[in-house]
Amino acid sequence: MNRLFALAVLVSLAACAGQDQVSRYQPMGYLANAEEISSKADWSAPDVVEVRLVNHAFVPDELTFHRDRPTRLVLKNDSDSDHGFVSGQFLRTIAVRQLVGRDQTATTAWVEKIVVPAGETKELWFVPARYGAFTFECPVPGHALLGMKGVVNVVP
Ligand SMILES: [Cu+2]
Repeated sequence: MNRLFALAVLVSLAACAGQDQVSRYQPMGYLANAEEISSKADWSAPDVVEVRLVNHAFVPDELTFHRDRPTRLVLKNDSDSDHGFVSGQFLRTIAVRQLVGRDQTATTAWVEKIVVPAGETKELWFVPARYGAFTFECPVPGHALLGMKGVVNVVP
């Protein structure tokens, strides 16, 4: 394979954060009763947790959520590059109500990846449904290696 071509592919991958991955159908391994949990929850006074996405870190990088409590996770990208949030383990254990972006809101029970473009904010409305400690990271290639990762704790 042409080495220059390989390099060009790598560079373009590194610049691309892709798009949110939300699903109307239950992805494998995700919470089966997510729609039921999120629709029964009381959204009038949710816990609000704000995280800043900078180059290249989450601030703070340790998050605590309370099981069964409606929660709004505010992902604020203050930087000049795209970032995001993925956690294969954690996102399987929550019941999502919606993913709110600047231009659109996705009403969905399951979210596999969140992308937050430069300068924008996204909010994930969800109910944590399982206890545990989970890792999360930025899905942009290379960012986790630069330190853009963290830990989620779901506690009583
Ligand atoms: Cu990033």
